[in-house]
Amino acid sequence: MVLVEIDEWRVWRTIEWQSDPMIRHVKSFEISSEGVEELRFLLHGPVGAGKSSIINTIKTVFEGHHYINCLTASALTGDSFTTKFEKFTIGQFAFYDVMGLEQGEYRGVHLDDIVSAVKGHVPEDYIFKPNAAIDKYNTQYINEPTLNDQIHCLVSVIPADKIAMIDDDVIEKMKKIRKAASDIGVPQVLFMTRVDQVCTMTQRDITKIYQSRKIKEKMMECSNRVGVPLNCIFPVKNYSEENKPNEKLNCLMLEAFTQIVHAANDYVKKNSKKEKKIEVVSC
Ligand SMILES: Nc1nc2c(ncn2[C@@H]2O[C@H](COP(=O)(O)OP(=O)(O)OP(=O)(O)O)[C@@H](O)[C@H]2O)c(=O)[nH]1
Ligand SMILES: [Mg+2]
Repeated sequence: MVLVEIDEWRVWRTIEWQSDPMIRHVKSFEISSEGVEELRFLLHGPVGAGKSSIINTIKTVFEGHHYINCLTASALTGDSFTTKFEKFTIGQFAFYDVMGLEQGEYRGVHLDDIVSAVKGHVPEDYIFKPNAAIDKYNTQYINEPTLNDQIHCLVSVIPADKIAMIDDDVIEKMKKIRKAASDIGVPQVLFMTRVDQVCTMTQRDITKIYQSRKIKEKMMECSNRVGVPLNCIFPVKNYSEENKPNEKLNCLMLEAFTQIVHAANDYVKKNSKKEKKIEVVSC
Protein backbone atom coordinates (compact mmCIF):
# COMPACT_ATOMS: atom_id res chain seq x y z
CA MET A 1 0.00 0.00 0.00
CA VAL A 2 1.32 3.46 -0.90
CA LEU A 3 0.83 6.11 1.75
CA VAL A 4 0.06 9.51 0.22
CA GLU A 5 1.05 12.45 2.39
CA ILE A 6 -2.00 14.48 3.38
CA ASP A 7 -0.13 17.67 2.44
CA GLU A 8 0.93 16.46 -0.96
CA TRP A 9 -0.88 18.10 -3.82
CA ARG A 10 -0.46 18.51 -7.53
CA VAL A 11 2.70 20.40 -8.57
CA TRP A 12 1.68 24.05 -8.84
CA ARG A 13 5.01 25.64 -9.79
CA THR A 14 8.05 24.12 -11.43
CA ILE A 15 11.73 24.72 -10.81
CA GLU A 16 15.00 23.21 -12.07
CA TRP A 17 16.72 21.57 -9.10
CA GLN A 18 20.22 22.15 -10.50
CA SER A 19 22.12 25.10 -9.15
CA ASP A 20 25.10 25.29 -11.54
CA PRO A 21 23.30 26.86 -14.55
CA MET A 22 21.49 29.33 -12.26
CA ILE A 23 24.71 30.36 -10.49
CA ARG A 24 26.46 30.85 -13.83
CA HIS A 25 23.56 32.98 -15.04
CA VAL A 26 23.55 35.39 -12.09
CA LYS A 27 27.34 35.57 -11.84
CA SER A 28 27.70 36.55 -15.49
CA PHE A 29 24.63 38.81 -15.50
CA GLU A 30 25.14 42.13 -17.27
CA ILE A 31 23.22 45.16 -16.04
CA SER A 32 21.33 46.76 -18.94
CA SER A 33 22.31 50.31 -18.05
CA GLU A 34 25.82 51.72 -18.42
CA GLY A 35 25.47 54.20 -15.59
CA VAL A 36 24.29 51.71 -12.99
CA GLU A 37 27.15 49.97 -11.19
CA GLU A 38 25.12 47.57 -9.10
CA LEU A 39 21.55 46.39 -8.72
CA ARG A 40 20.23 47.39 -5.33
CA PHE A 41 17.71 45.51 -3.23
CA LEU A 42 16.10 46.58 0.01
CA LEU A 43 14.72 44.01 2.41
CA HIS A 44 12.01 45.07 4.83
CA GLY A 45 9.69 43.22 7.15
CA PRO A 46 8.96 42.44 10.78
CA VAL A 47 11.60 41.76 13.42
CA GLY A 48 13.06 38.28 13.06
CA ALA A 49 11.49 37.70 9.61
CA GLY A 50 14.77 36.36 8.21
CA LYS A 51 16.04 39.43 6.32
CA SER A 52 19.67 39.08 7.42
CA SER A 53 19.46 35.32 6.90
CA ILE A 54 18.42 35.85 3.27
CA ILE A 55 21.55 37.91 2.64
CA ASN A 56 23.70 35.29 4.40
CA THR A 57 22.08 32.54 2.36
CA ILE A 58 22.57 34.31 -0.98
CA LYS A 59 26.21 35.01 -0.07
CA THR A 60 26.67 31.36 0.91
CA VAL A 61 25.21 30.23 -2.43
CA PHE A 62 27.50 32.62 -4.34
CA GLU A 63 30.69 31.87 -2.46
CA GLY A 64 30.13 28.15 -2.10
CA HIS A 65 30.89 28.10 1.60
CA HIS A 66 28.96 28.97 4.70
CA TYR A 67 28.68 32.69 5.31
CA ILE A 68 27.48 34.13 8.58
CA ASN A 69 28.78 37.67 8.61
CA CYS A 70 25.43 39.43 8.38
CA LEU A 71 24.21 39.25 11.97
CA THR A 72 21.08 37.29 12.62
CA ALA A 73 19.04 37.84 15.72
CA SER A 74 17.91 34.98 17.85
CA ALA A 75 14.38 33.95 16.88
CA LEU A 76 13.45 34.41 20.52
CA THR A 77 14.45 38.03 21.04
CA GLY A 78 11.79 40.62 20.43
CA ASP A 79 13.94 43.58 19.53
CA SER A 80 15.63 44.16 16.25
CA PHE A 81 19.34 43.61 15.79
CA THR A 82 20.02 45.74 12.72
CA THR A 83 20.21 49.51 13.19
CA LYS A 84 22.42 50.70 10.36
CA PHE A 85 21.65 51.22 6.67
CA GLU A 86 24.30 48.70 5.86
CA LYS A 87 25.18 47.47 2.41
CA PHE A 88 26.13 43.88 1.70
CA THR A 89 27.72 43.40 -1.67
CA ILE A 90 27.48 40.12 -3.50
CA GLY A 91 29.04 40.34 -6.95
CA GLN A 92 27.31 43.21 -8.73
CA PHE A 93 24.34 43.07 -6.38
CA ALA A 94 23.89 45.21 -3.27
CA PHE A 95 21.58 44.33 -0.42
CA TYR A 96 20.33 46.71 2.21
CA ASP A 97 18.93 45.21 5.34
CA VAL A 98 16.89 47.54 7.50
CA MET A 99 16.04 47.08 11.13
CA GLY A 100 12.79 45.16 11.54
CA LEU A 101 9.50 47.01 11.52
CA GLU A 102 7.95 47.02 14.94
CA GLN A 103 4.59 47.73 16.38
CA GLY A 104 4.03 51.29 17.59
CA GLU A 105 5.10 54.58 16.16
CA TYR A 106 8.48 55.03 17.78
CA ARG A 107 9.84 51.52 17.79
CA GLY A 108 11.92 49.94 15.06
CA VAL A 109 13.06 51.76 11.98
CA HIS A 110 10.99 54.80 11.09
CA LEU A 111 8.59 54.24 8.21
CA ASP A 112 9.65 57.47 6.49
CA ASP A 113 13.28 56.34 6.66
CA ILE A 114 12.52 53.26 4.59
CA VAL A 115 10.57 55.32 2.09
CA SER A 116 13.53 57.75 1.86
CA ALA A 117 15.91 54.81 1.43
CA VAL A 118 13.85 53.40 -1.45
CA LYS A 119 14.00 56.80 -3.18
CA GLY A 120 17.78 57.04 -2.66
CA HIS A 121 17.96 59.79 -0.02
CA VAL A 122 19.69 57.71 2.68
CA PRO A 123 23.49 57.33 2.56
CA GLU A 124 25.27 54.08 3.25
CA ASP A 125 25.99 53.29 6.91
CA TYR A 126 23.44 55.83 8.11
CA ILE A 127 22.37 54.97 11.65
CA PHE A 128 18.59 54.93 11.87
CA LYS A 129 17.04 56.84 14.73
CA PRO A 130 13.71 55.30 15.68
CA ASN A 131 12.21 58.61 16.83
CA ALA A 132 13.52 60.94 14.11
CA ALA A 133 13.35 60.15 10.41
CA ILE A 134 16.00 61.57 8.07
CA ASP A 135 14.87 64.68 6.19
CA LYS A 136 16.29 67.36 3.90
CA TYR A 137 17.62 69.32 6.91
CA ASN A 138 19.92 66.45 7.84
CA THR A 139 23.45 66.96 6.50
CA GLN A 140 23.65 63.28 5.48
CA TYR A 141 20.48 63.48 3.35
CA ILE A 142 21.06 62.88 -0.39
CA ASN A 143 19.12 65.71 -1.98
CA GLU A 144 19.15 64.73 -5.60
CA PRO A 145 19.53 60.97 -5.82
CA THR A 146 20.52 59.42 -9.12
CA LEU A 147 19.37 56.02 -10.39
CA ASN A 148 22.53 54.67 -8.74
CA ASP A 149 21.41 55.84 -5.28
CA GLN A 150 17.93 54.36 -5.57
CA ILE A 151 16.63 50.94 -4.65
CA HIS A 152 15.84 48.92 -7.78
CA CYS A 153 13.66 46.24 -6.21
CA LEU A 154 11.85 46.10 -2.89
CA VAL A 155 11.75 42.73 -1.15
CA SER A 156 9.14 42.26 1.58
CA VAL A 157 10.06 39.47 3.98
CA ILE A 158 7.45 37.50 5.91
CA PRO A 159 8.05 34.41 8.08
CA ALA A 160 5.62 31.67 7.04
CA ASP A 161 5.18 30.38 10.58
CA LYS A 162 4.39 33.78 12.10
CA ILE A 163 2.22 35.47 9.48
CA ALA A 164 -0.92 35.18 11.59
CA MET A 165 0.86 36.73 14.60
CA ILE A 166 2.17 39.81 12.83
CA ASP A 167 0.50 42.88 14.21
CA ASP A 168 -1.83 44.86 11.89
CA ASP A 169 0.27 47.91 12.65
CA VAL A 170 3.37 46.27 11.13
CA ILE A 171 1.39 45.11 8.08
CA GLU A 172 0.08 48.66 7.60
CA LYS A 173 3.66 49.99 7.66
CA MET A 174 4.66 47.42 5.04
CA LYS A 175 1.75 48.46 2.84
CA LYS A 176 2.74 52.13 3.09
CA ILE A 177 6.32 51.29 2.05
CA ARG A 178 5.00 49.26 -0.88
CA LYS A 179 2.74 52.13 -1.90
CA ALA A 180 5.67 54.58 -1.87
CA ALA A 181 7.71 52.18 -4.00
CA SER A 182 4.76 51.68 -6.39
CA ASP A 183 4.42 55.43 -6.81
CA ILE A 184 7.90 55.61 -8.31
CA GLY A 185 7.55 52.32 -10.19
CA VAL A 186 10.00 50.22 -8.14
CA PRO A 187 9.23 46.51 -8.61
CA GLN A 188 8.28 44.50 -5.55
CA VAL A 189 8.29 40.90 -4.48
CA LEU A 190 7.75 38.99 -1.26
CA PHE A 191 10.09 36.33 0.11
CA MET A 192 8.28 33.98 2.47
CA THR A 193 10.89 32.53 4.84
CA ARG A 194 10.91 29.71 7.41
CA VAL A 195 8.93 27.39 5.13
CA ASP A 196 10.46 24.41 6.96
CA GLN A 197 8.60 25.52 10.08
CA VAL A 198 5.13 25.16 8.55
CA CYS A 199 5.40 22.01 6.49
CA THR A 200 7.09 18.80 7.64
CA MET A 201 7.00 17.40 4.11
CA THR A 202 9.03 20.41 2.89
CA GLN A 203 11.29 20.19 5.93
CA ARG A 204 12.11 16.58 5.03
CA ASP A 205 12.41 17.17 1.29
CA ILE A 206 12.59 20.73 0.03
CA THR A 207 11.93 19.63 -3.58
CA LYS A 208 8.33 18.95 -2.50
CA ILE A 209 7.75 22.62 -1.72
CA TYR A 210 5.67 23.29 -4.84
CA GLN A 211 3.48 20.31 -4.07
CA SER A 212 2.67 21.40 -0.56
CA ARG A 213 -0.85 22.50 0.24
CA LYS A 214 0.35 24.17 3.46
CA ILE A 215 2.94 26.27 1.65
CA LYS A 216 0.36 27.37 -0.93
CA GLU A 217 -2.05 28.30 1.87
CA LYS A 218 0.63 30.34 3.64
CA MET A 219 1.47 32.11 0.38
CA MET A 220 -2.21 32.97 -0.07
CA GLU A 221 -2.30 34.29 3.50
CA CYS A 222 0.74 36.49 2.74
CA SER A 223 -0.88 37.68 -0.46
CA ASN A 224 -4.13 38.60 1.33
CA ARG A 225 -2.46 40.35 4.24
CA VAL A 226 0.32 42.25 2.49
CA GLY A 227 -1.38 42.67 -0.89
CA VAL A 228 1.34 41.13 -3.05
CA PRO A 229 0.07 39.02 -5.99
CA LEU A 230 0.70 35.29 -5.64
CA ASN A 231 3.06 35.15 -8.62
CA CYS A 232 5.36 37.67 -6.89
CA ILE A 233 5.66 35.56 -3.74
CA PHE A 234 8.65 33.23 -3.39
CA PRO A 235 8.81 30.70 -0.57
CA VAL A 236 12.43 30.27 0.55
CA LYS A 237 14.41 28.36 3.16
CA ASN A 238 17.43 30.09 4.65
CA TYR A 239 20.52 28.51 6.08
CA SER A 240 19.78 28.50 9.80
CA GLU A 241 20.86 25.37 11.66
CA GLU A 242 22.72 23.55 8.90
CA ASN A 243 26.38 24.35 8.26
CA LYS A 244 26.92 22.28 5.12
CA PRO A 245 25.97 23.43 1.62
CA ASN A 246 22.60 22.10 0.52
CA GLU A 247 22.10 21.92 -3.26
CA LYS A 248 18.30 21.95 -3.15
CA LEU A 249 18.12 24.85 -0.69
CA ASN A 250 20.51 26.75 -2.97
CA CYS A 251 18.25 26.11 -5.98
CA LEU A 252 15.16 27.45 -4.23
CA MET A 253 16.98 30.63 -3.22
CA LEU A 254 18.59 31.01 -6.65
CA GLU A 255 15.20 30.76 -8.34
CA ALA A 256 13.86 33.62 -6.21
CA PHE A 257 17.08 35.60 -6.54
CA THR A 258 17.09 35.31 -10.36
CA GLN A 259 13.57 36.77 -10.42
CA ILE A 260 14.53 39.84 -8.40
CA VAL A 261 17.68 40.37 -10.50
CA HIS A 262 15.55 40.50 -13.66
CA ALA A 263 12.93 42.75 -12.04
CA ALA A 264 15.60 45.21 -10.83
CA ASN A 265 17.33 45.14 -14.20
CA ASP A 266 14.09 45.92 -16.05
CA TYR A 267 13.59 48.88 -13.72
CA VAL A 268 17.06 50.38 -14.32
CA LYS A 269 16.77 49.76 -18.06
CA LYS A 270 13.48 51.65 -18.24
CA ASN A 271 14.61 54.51 -15.99
CA SER A 272 18.04 55.04 -17.51
CA LYS A 273 16.27 55.63 -20.86
CA LYS A 274 14.08 58.22 -19.09
CA GLU A 275 17.17 59.91 -17.52
CA LYS A 276 18.81 60.09 -20.96
CA LYS A 277 15.69 61.66 -22.50
CA ILE A 278 15.61 64.29 -19.72
CA GLU A 279 19.32 65.06 -20.33
CA VAL A 280 18.70 65.48 -24.08
CA VAL A 281 15.65 67.72 -23.49
CA SER A 282 17.51 69.93 -20.99
CA CYS A 283 20.58 70.32 -23.30
N1 LIG B 1 14.10 27.34 10.44
C1 LIG B 1 14.38 28.48 9.83
N2 LIG B 1 14.89 29.50 10.56
C2 LIG B 1 15.15 30.66 9.90
C3 LIG B 1 14.93 30.85 8.50
N3 LIG B 1 15.26 32.11 8.18
C4 LIG B 1 15.69 32.70 9.31
N4 LIG B 1 15.63 31.84 10.36
C5 LIG B 1 15.96 32.10 11.79
O1 LIG B 1 15.06 33.12 12.24
C6 LIG B 1 15.72 34.01 13.14
C7 LIG B 1 15.59 35.45 12.67
O2 LIG B 1 16.30 35.62 11.46
P1 LIG B 1 17.07 36.99 11.10
O3 LIG B 1 17.70 36.77 9.76
O4 LIG B 1 17.93 37.45 12.20
O5 LIG B 1 15.84 37.99 10.98
P2 LIG B 1 15.85 39.55 10.65
O6 LIG B 1 14.67 39.79 9.81
O7 LIG B 1 17.17 39.94 10.07
O8 LIG B 1 15.65 40.21 12.08
P3 LIG B 1 15.93 41.74 12.56
O9 LIG B 1 17.26 42.16 12.04
O10 LIG B 1 15.90 41.65 14.04
O11 LIG B 1 14.80 42.58 12.08
C8 LIG B 1 17.18 33.50 13.23
O12 LIG B 1 17.29 32.69 14.37
C9 LIG B 1 17.36 32.69 11.95
O13 LIG B 1 18.33 31.65 12.10
C10 LIG B 1 14.39 29.72 7.76
O14 LIG B 1 14.15 29.78 6.54
N5 LIG B 1 14.13 28.57 8.49
MG1 LIG C 1 18.53 41.43 10.71
